[in-house]
Amino acid sequence: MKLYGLPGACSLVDHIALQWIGKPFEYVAVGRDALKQAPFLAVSPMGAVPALDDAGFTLTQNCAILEYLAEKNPEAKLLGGDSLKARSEARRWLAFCNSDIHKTYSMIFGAARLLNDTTAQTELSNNASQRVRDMYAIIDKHLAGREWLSDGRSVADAYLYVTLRWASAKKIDISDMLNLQAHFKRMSADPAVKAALAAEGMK
Ligand SMILES: N[C@@H](CCC(=O)N[C@@H](CS)C(=O)NCC(=O)O)C(=O)O
Repeated sequence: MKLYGLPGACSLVDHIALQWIGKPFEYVAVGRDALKQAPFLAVSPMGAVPALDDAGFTLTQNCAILEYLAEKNPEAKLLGGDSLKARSEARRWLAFCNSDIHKTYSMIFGAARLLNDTTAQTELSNNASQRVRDMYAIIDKHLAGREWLSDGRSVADAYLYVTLRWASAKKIDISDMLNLQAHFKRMSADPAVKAALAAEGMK
């Protein structure tokens, strides 16, 4: 099993999931330049991470990879529990992190790719940051009185954690969202999270 990633990017979610599974895998750090070059484009046509190679079966798109890992390793309970309700809740928050939160961060990280005018770039980035805050407020409310997004720890928690690292990098202030802060601390203390960060050369 081989995971292609960029340090600290959304591929860190899959890296954490592989650490939770605890079976041997290889982490391949793809350089920024290599992303859009032929060898990696053959693996991931969008030139984006994450990409997974499982004995020659290649898969892209974060949710597909995470679901693949979860289905292949049911004992790791990557979808927050055994019940249909728990698994559906995990999928709900996974979708929210991938399709809503991450997508909005793409406007912050990629403002210069989307707009030529620098004033418009700043406006887009500021408005997207506010939108991200609104989405975090929904999660903060959901986390009241609970440790994880679903019944038990799931890949959705790993996705939320990775986006919260971006919030700190982009100075999106969520200091008033105490349930989110507690979730971040809980994840930061997880040995699998520490191991994935160390392997990516991150703190
Ligand atoms: N829809 C894709 C998005 C993946 C994505 O945006 N990956 C980012 C890292 S977080 C990336 O590789 N960006 C490099 C680029 O697009 O140039 C997925 O869910 O896997």
